[in-house]
Amino acid sequence: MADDQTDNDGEEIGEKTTKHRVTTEEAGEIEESEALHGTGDEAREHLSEDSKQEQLDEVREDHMDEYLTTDQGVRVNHTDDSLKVGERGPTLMEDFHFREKMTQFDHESIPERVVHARGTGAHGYYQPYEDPDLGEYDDISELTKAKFLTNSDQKTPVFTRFSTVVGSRGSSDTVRDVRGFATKFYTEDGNYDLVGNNIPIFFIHDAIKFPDLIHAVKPEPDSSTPQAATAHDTFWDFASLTPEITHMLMWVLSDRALPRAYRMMQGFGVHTFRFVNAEGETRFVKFHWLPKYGTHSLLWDETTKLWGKASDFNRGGLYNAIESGTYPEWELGIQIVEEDDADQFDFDLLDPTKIIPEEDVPVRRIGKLVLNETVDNFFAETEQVAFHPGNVVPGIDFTNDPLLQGRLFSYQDTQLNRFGGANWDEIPINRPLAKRHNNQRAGFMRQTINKGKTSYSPNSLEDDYPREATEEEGGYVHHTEKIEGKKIRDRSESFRNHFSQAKLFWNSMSEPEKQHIVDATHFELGNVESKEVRERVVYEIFNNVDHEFAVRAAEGIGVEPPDEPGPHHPDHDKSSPALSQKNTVMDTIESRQIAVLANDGFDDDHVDEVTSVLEEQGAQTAIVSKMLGEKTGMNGDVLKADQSHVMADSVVYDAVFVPGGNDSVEMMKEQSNARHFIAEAFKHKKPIGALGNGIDLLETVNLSDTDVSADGDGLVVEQGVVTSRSGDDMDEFLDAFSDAIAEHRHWERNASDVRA
Ligand code: HDE
Repeated sequence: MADDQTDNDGEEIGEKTTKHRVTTEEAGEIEESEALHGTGDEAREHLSEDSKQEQLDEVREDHMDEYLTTDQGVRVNHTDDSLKVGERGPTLMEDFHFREKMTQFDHESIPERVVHARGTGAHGYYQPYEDPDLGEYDDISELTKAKFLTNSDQKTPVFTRFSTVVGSRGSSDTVRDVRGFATKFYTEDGNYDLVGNNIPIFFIHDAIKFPDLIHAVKPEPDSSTPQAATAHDTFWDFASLTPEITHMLMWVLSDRALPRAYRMMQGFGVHTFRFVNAEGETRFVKFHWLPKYGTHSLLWDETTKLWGKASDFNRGGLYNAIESGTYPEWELGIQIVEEDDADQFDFDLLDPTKIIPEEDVPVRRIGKLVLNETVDNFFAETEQVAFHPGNVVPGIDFTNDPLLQGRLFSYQDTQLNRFGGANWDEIPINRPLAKRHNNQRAGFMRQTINKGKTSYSPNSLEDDYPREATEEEGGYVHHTEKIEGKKIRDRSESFRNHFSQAKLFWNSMSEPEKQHIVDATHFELGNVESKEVRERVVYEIFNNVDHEFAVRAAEGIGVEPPDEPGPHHPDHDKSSPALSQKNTVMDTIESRQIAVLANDGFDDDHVDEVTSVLEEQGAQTAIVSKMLGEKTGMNGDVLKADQSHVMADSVVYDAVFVPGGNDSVEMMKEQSNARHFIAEAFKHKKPIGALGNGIDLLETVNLSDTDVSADGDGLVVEQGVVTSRSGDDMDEFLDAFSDAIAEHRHWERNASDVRA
């Protein structure tokens, strides 16, 4: 409909329309009335990093120093007993306080999201790079007219929500799953939602398959098990019959599905979108979020223990990082493809099961996202935030990716279910900072009081206000695309290559990463009762990716390994280094959690020096002891234990440090929990540091039976175990320990003989 409506001068050009439109003769009047009504750009100038917080301040409420009241504002003088006839008699209907309190409670819950129910969110800002040294800066105004992406003077407020997909609202954080990464930008031109995931592709081609996929992966309808897991018959049955899922299976079986923290995972817009510049030229774009702290993962063994010890591990991690001032940060990256180059790939850009390898189209870093403010109220903000990929602003447009097209319907629709009405956009967390005026004025829970007589367009009684904006005035104009075709229910031939990029992914993995994928198949398919399904997955999916992979998978799940590669297996040895986590950022220890095992009699100097240096570098340390309470060092320093062994295992930490101190170490040598702590950290290939006779605790896990030796008086660094018995070379020790922590895991370590 766009073309024939208005041109840039706002002149009346469409003959078909009967609407009263703004003509050039009326321009003078409009200028005058804009000044009165504020529709001009001057009304948008005041947006800053704090704008959203200021808007939310208007509805924030603090109950300190206030009386308890009813919802009607009547002060309550007794809330612990209901109004009765006599002390032992029935409750009276007239007890308005009881009725209101109970009714509110009965209606406290809203439906959880049908997918992505479990999540957590935070506020922050996005800012385009102003300094080329901060990133591979280009002035991208030639690519897009989206102001929030091009005006480097402006910090645009954002709200980001991370989530798992499958589990219900109370499920564990560390399950094997895709993670949602949805960001709402409160831009001067209206809200823009980038509703992405931490995996750059998806399971299916077409939105019409989404209900099938989700029904297959959710708990099975008869037993309602398992919760938050793909390891069951219906998911793998569906997968075995849906070859387009293959590439995504490789990602979901990999460590990507077990992120160490939300701040340590990538994000992707997944679909190919379209950038539109001021001249109306368009290009294809893929969005990437690149985490400052690198892309790191948990080990499967850790995740299962975290389900019990810290089921809010990722939620708590985000909250604590922000509260401690270690703000999670990502760079926004874009891959641009000129329209004319769209056919140069051996896949279709509209196919959401494909990546554009970064080696073919490099990722340009154009700005950063910083999350620096936790929510005040989880329900009001995180639960009620409502994303929609259809929320776009001028400069960003859609493509015909059939998955994206279907999402454009689903998100609006699902919010109606969650909120029970259409006015969810008025809830403070969803309300844009850009002014809103339209003729939608009613519905459940309407908050705004619209003045005036007219709520229709065109109108002459109120000068056709609120009036349409021309493109130059910021009106959103859809990209004009010529489409011709037959109405068909079919799929493009160009979508039919299911295995090539799955093989690219497999080829790109380091050996430990490959082993984790194989281990994951053993757990996932091991839990599938139907042998037929297990066989179909191995023979028709895995064996068409890579023969060696199929054999290794088959061996663990009671399926006869295939003799030869599958008929569709791609015969290429291409790899993409960007896909391996081995090549991620490993030069910072910022935001890492380090356990310090200490009891009464610890070496004060060791603890003081190591914790202060690690914290200066942005890590956080925690004293873990047998019991909570104060611990006194050998020189009289007093520390408070942050955690006891009963509360926290090594799985909660990234690294462990054991200071010297005779009494402290001797006590731990006798404690199975302390020995277990070291053994498990060792098994999980985590960095371990020890000074003085702290090394003796390491010896209890039989380091000598492994390839690692802590022998020697001075600094010994072996496979991420950093020790110094003399402790004289403190600076070198700290450098080496810090490097080992930055590396995150020490894959070269053979921990198989260590029993944790
Ligand atoms: Fe979603 N998705 N999705 N999805 N999705 C929802 O919307 C849907 C898809 C994603 O933190 C729902 O508000 C369909 C891809 C995130 O609130 C629902 C299809 C990607 C979130 C929905 C997809 C996503 C959702 C449920 C296939 C990555 C959480 C609640 C066509 C690019 C947002 C809601 C939050 C949530 C539908 C596929 C990301 C039902 C139909 C691909 C991050 O509308």
